[in-house]
Amino acid sequence: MIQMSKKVMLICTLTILYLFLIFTLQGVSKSYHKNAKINCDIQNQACSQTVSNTTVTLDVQPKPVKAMENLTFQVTLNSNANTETPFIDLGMPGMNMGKNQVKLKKISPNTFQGSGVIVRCPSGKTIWRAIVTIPQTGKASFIFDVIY
Ligand SMILES: [Cu+2]
Repeated sequence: MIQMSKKVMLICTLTILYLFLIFTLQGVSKSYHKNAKINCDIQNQACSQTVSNTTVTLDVQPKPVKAMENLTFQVTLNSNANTETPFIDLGMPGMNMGKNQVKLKKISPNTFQGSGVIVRCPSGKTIWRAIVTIPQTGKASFIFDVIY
């Protein structure tokens, strides 16, 4: 009898632990999605962010910004861009989409341009992230919606 109730208790404990784990993971996933909130209305305008006193502006053309199309990425810095050339890493928040780097070229003292392609995610999700790295300054992370 005592053996039996120990087993029951063990099962109960494991069930509670299991439920606890599921709720915790759901919480993590929810807060993750909060972090992956869109912060850039790329379909309608260029987006700006400040990284250690430098304003980084990203624009993608043509609009609407679609997957599987040749896109022009433009990065503009507000201050003396006496930096090495910035570059962009494209990816999806919380998903490994492989390396997809856009190399930029200087087209004027503070403006850099390059072309790249955003692929279509098999999951159907349309939220993408462009991390703009400005060497010696920092990174800006733009999260936006792409049209499939
Ligand atoms: Cu994906």
